[in-house]
Amino acid sequence: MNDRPGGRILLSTTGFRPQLWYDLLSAERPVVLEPDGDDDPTIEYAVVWKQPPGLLARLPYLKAIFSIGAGVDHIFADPDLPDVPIVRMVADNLTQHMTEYVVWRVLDHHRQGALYRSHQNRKLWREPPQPPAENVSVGIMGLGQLGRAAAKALLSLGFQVNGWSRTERRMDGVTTWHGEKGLTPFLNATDILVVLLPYTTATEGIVNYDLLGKLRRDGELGGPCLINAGRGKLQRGDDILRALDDDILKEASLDVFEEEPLPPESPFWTHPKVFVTPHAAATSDPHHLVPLILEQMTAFERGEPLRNVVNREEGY
Ligand code: NDP
Ligand code: OXD
Repeated sequence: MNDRPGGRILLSTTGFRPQLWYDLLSAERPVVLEPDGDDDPTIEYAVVWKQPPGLLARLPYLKAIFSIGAGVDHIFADPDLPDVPIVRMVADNLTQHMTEYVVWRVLDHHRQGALYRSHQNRKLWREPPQPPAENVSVGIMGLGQLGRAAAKALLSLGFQVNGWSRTERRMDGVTTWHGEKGLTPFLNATDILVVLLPYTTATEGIVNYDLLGKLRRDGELGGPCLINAGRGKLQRGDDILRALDDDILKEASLDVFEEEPLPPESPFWTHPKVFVTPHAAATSDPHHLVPLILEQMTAFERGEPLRNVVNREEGY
């Protein structure tokens, strides 16, 4: 137990039950859920998910902010952020979960899960034509920690894999494009689009009608499919619905939404071409992540640099 009076952690997790995070962190270091007053000198670290705006500005001795997820848009939503490093989660366990989600959804679209489920409902014994994976291309928007791991798994299943990123990224077996110029050729070559981008000012609303209209429409699946596990604000929900109605898009798997939880009246819940999961593609598991956070704090105090620090200018 680290008992330095100044070394307290502020844990602020809106929308997550904090108990397990609290128990695991406080087994090693003192943890509080609220600062003492308006400039608490005892708090050196914050571990957060959607912290209330202005909260971190009240901590004059704060040394680092840890996101309990891979994404950090929930931190940047605070206009009063203090100028300290922001560390995001990069963890094998999280990456593995996302890879499972992407492979699951790609295979379901590829193997026509929605069609078979509708056949089963009608007791129809029918076998539609099934293209092999090598004739289907999966395009991953965001070739970061999660995108690269998903790409590797999809390659091992035999899919053609394309990738798109902000800066140039190379990956064996993957055809890559980057930047604004690379977006249209990337989309034109893609049957199943997987969105694993961070939500930033540059990516807001990027998955819109115009973008969906550029996906390959003459592929062997009979129309392009969309999988978004990045962030809800990357997409325009109404545009996705319109693209589905206009047969520009064949099907969609959506894990994230502009408004979460998805309101009961949302047409996505009942849309026959949409598969909904509740932002559960790769949930942060404190059993795996708390040790990584604590190790980083200890290494930082030994004078080592923090890892996975986000670029404030780029917002991810
Ligand atoms: P990384 O930061 O490792 O990768 C982000 C990728 O997106 C990079 O390839 C980056 O390009 C690319 N990118 C960023 N901005 C742009 C842009 N303007 N144009 C083109 N490409 C861009 O992030 P992770 O892979 O770890 O995570 C990605 C996102 O997944 C998270 O930000 C989070 O929102 C989401 N997520 C969702 C979860 C869920 O349960 N649904 C769970 C975990 C994460 P470059 O390589 O050039 O930097
Ligand atoms: C994350 C998430 O960013 O779970 O890790 O969305």
